[in-house]
Formats: sequence, C-alpha cells, structure tokens
Amino acid sequence: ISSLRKVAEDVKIHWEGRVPWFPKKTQDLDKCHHLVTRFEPNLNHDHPGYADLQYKKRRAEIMELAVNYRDGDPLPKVEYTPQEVSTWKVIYRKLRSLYPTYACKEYLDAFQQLEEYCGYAEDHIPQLQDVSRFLKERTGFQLRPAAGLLSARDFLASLAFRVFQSTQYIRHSSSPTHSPEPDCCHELLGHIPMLADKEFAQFSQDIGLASLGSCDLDIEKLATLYWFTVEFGLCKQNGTIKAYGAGLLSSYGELMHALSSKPEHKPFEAEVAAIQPYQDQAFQPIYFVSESLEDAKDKLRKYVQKIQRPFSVHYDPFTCCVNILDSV
Ligand code: TIH
Ligand code: FE2
Repeated sequence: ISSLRKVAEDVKIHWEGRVPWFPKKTQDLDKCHHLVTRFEPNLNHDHPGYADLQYKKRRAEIMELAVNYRDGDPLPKVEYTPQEVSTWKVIYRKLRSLYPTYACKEYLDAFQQLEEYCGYAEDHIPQLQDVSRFLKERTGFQLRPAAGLLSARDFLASLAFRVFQSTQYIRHSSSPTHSPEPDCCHELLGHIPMLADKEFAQFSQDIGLASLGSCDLDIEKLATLYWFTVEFGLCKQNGTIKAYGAGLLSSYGELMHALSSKPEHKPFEAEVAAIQPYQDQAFQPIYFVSESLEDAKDKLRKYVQKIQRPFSVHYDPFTCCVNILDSV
C-alpha cells in the first residue's frame, strides 16, 4: 500500500507542476480576476465613452467595488443615476418588445419570473444582490462582481462553481444598441434569464469544469465554444430559429441581425464551433444553430469528455469544492 501511495504521489507531483493553477473552492475565485483591457474606455479610442470624463470616473467608481470584493461579502449595491436608468429603459423597452418573437422558450419563462419576483422593470436596474438570490433558488448559480471583461481562464473557472462573474457598470448612453464589452444590460438581460434554467445552468457548469487546469489551447477552444453557444447561440424551437445567446438577447441591433438573412447559419457541431474564428468588435458574420438546447448540451458533453487532462475533476455540491482524482 505504501508503495502504491508513493506512485500516486509521484504522479501528482508529476502533473501539479505542469498544470496551470486553478481554483478548488469558491474562495479561490478571489484570485480569478484578471482583466482583458482592450475594450476599456480609458484605453480604447473607439469606445463611445472615450472622451467622456464623467463616464470614465463613474466606471472607475463601480470597478472599485469589484476590486475590493471578497468571497462571502454581500454583493455591492449601486445607486444608478437617472441618466443610467434612462439608458437601461431605452434598451429594456426595445428588447422586451422583441423577445416574444426572437427569444427561446426557456428565456421567456425566466424573464417573466424575473419581472414578477425580481424587480425587472423598465425604470429599475436590478441589483446583483437580488438577482443572485433569485438564481440561487432556481439553479444554485450565484453572482460575483467583476471589474470588467475577464480573461477566459478566470471567467470559465468560476462557472465550474456555479458562480457567474458579472459587471455592474452600464454602457455609454450614446450607443445603446450594441456594446463590444459586457455591461450590466448584457449580464441582466442576456445571461441571467438563461442561468435560471436548470439545463442551461448545467451546460454552463460543464464548460467551467472542463476548463479547470486545461492548457491554453484547450481554454481557447472552450472560450470559442462558449462564444458560439452561451453568447451567440441560436436553436430551433417548433420549426423556427430562436436566440438563446446572451450577446444577442442584450443587443437589439445584433438580435435582429442574427435572425435576418444577412449572416451565415451553420448547424452546431462542437468540434467545428470550437475552432471557428470570431468577431468581437461588431456583429457576427456566422452563427451556429443547434437542433435544440438539449442537443447543444449533449454535443458539448461529448466534446469535453475528449479533452485530455492528467486528472479528472468532480464538483461536490455539498462543500462547493472540486475534488481532484488522478487519472492513472
Ligand atoms: N454585444 C453585447 C451587447 O451589446 O449587449 C455584449 C457582449 C456580448 C459578448 C461579449 S460583450
Ligand atoms: Fe457575456
């Protein structure tokens, strides 16, 4: 037995040094906060808020809340200004009128509940605190504030724990129809309703678990798969094509573009979507359509099972930790 244990230890030492660090419990997510800054208003000349000092000051203020946040803290509350609420209102009104025609059934069910129980309304920007409580009851997902666009590795890792890292600032009032970076409209109107669906929550956690300790190339493929499903996915329902991707459901410009005859629609295959180059500045030229949400989930499962790692991970919902098993 002791020599067997020795072998097991050797194997572990063998891979631990070579595998990128990854979180094992929700507290470890305090270290998963690396930002991608290419869309930020301070650094990007094309950002609609680039010349708006007041906007940039406000962004820094809200960003600070996320930077100071630690696991277990209450989610920070933001008092949105009348101008911010009016940006939200423009977006909310327009999108709400499009959802019955363009959004998938799961989205519509959750959206209705959010309006009924969670303060979703055109003149109120919901607080992360309230939304997190709602999600926790439905699917066990919870929110954590994010300062901006996160690295794919950090963002995907949090999904393994059913934690969704969410921005809290709002896009600039001059471009409500589309934003190349996430903002609270994107999180609240795009992601949250889908995360309230059990199957979709499992789909999201599956991508997250597959990402833990994966090599950079596999992270890139998983992030691309995430992009073409969770962000920009389309699916068939009762013979018509509907949107389930958050990037579509939060942008009325892109929602109508995606379901018009302009872009290319390809049948969803995980191996193909994982390596399809994508556009992150403007509307997508290509979308993947799955036969159903369940079909997307099954295909993703099969895909992630093939990713090679020297260990396997198992999520324990009682402790909210991942257990690591050596695959020898
Ligand atoms: N383009 C989306 C919107 O306008 O709401 C936001 C994002 C989707 C994907 C990344 S950022
Ligand atoms: Fe997103």
